[in-house]
Amino acid sequence: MVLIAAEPGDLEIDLGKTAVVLIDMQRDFLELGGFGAALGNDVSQLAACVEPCQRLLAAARKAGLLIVHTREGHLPDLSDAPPSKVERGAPSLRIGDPGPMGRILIRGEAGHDIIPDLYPAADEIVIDKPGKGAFYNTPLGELLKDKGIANLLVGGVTTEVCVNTTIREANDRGYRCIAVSDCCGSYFPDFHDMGLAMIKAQGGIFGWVANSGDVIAAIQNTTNGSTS
Ligand code: C5J
Repeated sequence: MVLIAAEPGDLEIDLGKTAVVLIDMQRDFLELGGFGAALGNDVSQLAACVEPCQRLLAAARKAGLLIVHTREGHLPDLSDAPPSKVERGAPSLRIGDPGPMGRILIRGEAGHDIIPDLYPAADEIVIDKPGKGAFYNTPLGELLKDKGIANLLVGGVTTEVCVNTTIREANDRGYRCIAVSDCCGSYFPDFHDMGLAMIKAQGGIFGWVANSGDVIAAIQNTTNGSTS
């Protein structure tokens, strides 16, 4: 068991029942020419969360935690993409359109892949998800149940969309979720702050928030043999 300094209160968790979940750290969201940029967003806003995610991944790998990466995207024939999603708004490129990194948000295309700095190791799980939440229409729930996971350390992009949706889904399924604040990023700093504030409000209405320094310190204490 380790105690993680978190808000709205410290949380004691069994690291043997804990997974790191990194949400949608894909070129389509973080790089120019992808889905995020096509929506008119300033993708440079997401860069700050990459290095904390690298440190969290390194600590989790060393401690042998289960690591899950997710990717938002769709089948090439768009059969899993609701028209209400494809037709929405006025992006410069829509889902499925050809862009500089291949077809926007389509599985198998370069833009759909995870950024090189956070590339999954061969033994890590990659979940392809058609929606904003990582549980909807994916095998994630069964997989976590099979592995006996009870707690999730969640980072990724964007804080208020896919990170928030996934934590809400996980909370309803009984997982204790800690959003790792500096491992999350948004195109909108205010939405990032509010996305985290909503999670921990009202006594932790659907989770906890902690920074990567405190989470990594807890993981490393265990790796070094201490359980405090
Ligand atoms: C969005 C995501 N923002 N991964 N996806 O459309 O948050």
